[in-house]
Amino acid sequence: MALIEIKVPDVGTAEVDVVDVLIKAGDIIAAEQTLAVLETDKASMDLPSTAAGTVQEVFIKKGDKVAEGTLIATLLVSAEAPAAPEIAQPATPVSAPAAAPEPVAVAKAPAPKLPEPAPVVQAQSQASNNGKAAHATPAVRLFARELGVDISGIKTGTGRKGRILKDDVKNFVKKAMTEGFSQGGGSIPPIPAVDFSQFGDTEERQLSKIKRLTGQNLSRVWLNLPLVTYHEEADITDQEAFRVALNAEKAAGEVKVTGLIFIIKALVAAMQQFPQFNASLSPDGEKLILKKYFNIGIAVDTPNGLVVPVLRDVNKKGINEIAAELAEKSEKARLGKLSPADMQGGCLTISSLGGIGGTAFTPIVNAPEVAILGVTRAKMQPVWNGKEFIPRLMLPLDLTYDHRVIDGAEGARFMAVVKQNLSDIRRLLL
Ligand code: CAO
Repeated sequence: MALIEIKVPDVGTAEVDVVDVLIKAGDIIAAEQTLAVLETDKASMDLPSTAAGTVQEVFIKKGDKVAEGTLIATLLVSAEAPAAPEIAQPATPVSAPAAAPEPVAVAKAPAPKLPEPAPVVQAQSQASNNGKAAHATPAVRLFARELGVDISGIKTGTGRKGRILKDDVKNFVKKAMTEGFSQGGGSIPPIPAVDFSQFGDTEERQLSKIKRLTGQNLSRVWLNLPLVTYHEEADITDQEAFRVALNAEKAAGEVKVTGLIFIIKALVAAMQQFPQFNASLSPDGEKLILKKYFNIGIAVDTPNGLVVPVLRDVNKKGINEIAAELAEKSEKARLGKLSPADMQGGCLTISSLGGIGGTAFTPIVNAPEVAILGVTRAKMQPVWNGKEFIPRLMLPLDLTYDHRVIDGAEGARFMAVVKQNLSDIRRLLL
């Protein structure tokens, strides 16, 4: 057996605070085990042991100030144990303690040069604690990681200067388990609060109830569903010519048909061919509940936020009837007069931004539906027909689906049918 001294290595600064001592005389410790935690103004660092052994005496306590060379502890190590990897300073012989179980050779034990302590990783962004990084030692961070806790979710610790201790992590887990996922999703790190007034003038505006509820629902979907978005383009040149002609026949005041009505019909025809798109996953994820009715939700932009009125049994209705119903429901939506029943029972949703613009986006599924179709603005494009480029009106489509229910190939095949239906609306008669 040999007795070695462990001293503070070069910590890059004159003096550091001892914020935690993790060993006591008699402890059996492993190599690399943290002996103490030191802290400068900028960082915390763990002081690891370079050898395994039994702690004989500890020379520092919490609150001490130490510097390079300060004796931390003496360690009784096995004589066969490999020497400390690097010798930094000449050894100082120490006497064997009287209580040692066997005669201890007074070792010319080298004061081991400790590996360069790893500073605590400080978040550079305002990722937590109102712009301050979470304050914790690497050992506590490791402990938190092992429990799956994002340490930035713990606002302040009970340690000195708000340092997060192991007990704070344990309490955080206990609290999360008691409260469930109601507060910001349990172990999901919350978005930090930032005081924007430090950057300039600000004003607070209350979110509408619709916006708050939509936000909760979208977050729930985002966290629960593996979403994939597939992009497609349909040639709607012929459909558009028909639509324009149809609207020209209408008397003044009659509801005009927009391209969206054809999209609704094309989508429903594809759903009839692919029943898994007109379905919902059972809550236990074991079964698919197939629906025999075809109700389409339409996302409508209103001054108070997004609402989704549902058009019922669209498979049984004609173009003009659907156009009239959409006009009525979107007007009701904008006036805030939709009843809950108007917004229930949807099978798939369409989110059309085509009246505004865009080339593509990734809509979020309105779960428990399994897919949503996004639409952006159609535009004339040169399309190669094998001999020459011809101008065609191309409509961008984005299908986001729940990958637990829809495979990538199914999504692509489904969209190929939607595209065909839109390019040649005679197919809707089949
Ligand atoms: N490409 C080119 N032009 C388009 C188009 C497209 N994809 N979609 C609509 N248009 C045109 C229409 O033909 C119409 O042209 P005219 O004024 O010449 O008749 C104009 O844009 C306005 O259409 P519209 O938006 O009023 O009608 P619509 O049937 O296409 O859509 C509705 C109805 C209720 C879906 C829409 O008004 C709306 O609220 N859209 C926003 C939905 C939304 O916010 N989605 C986001 C959800 S995710 O946050």
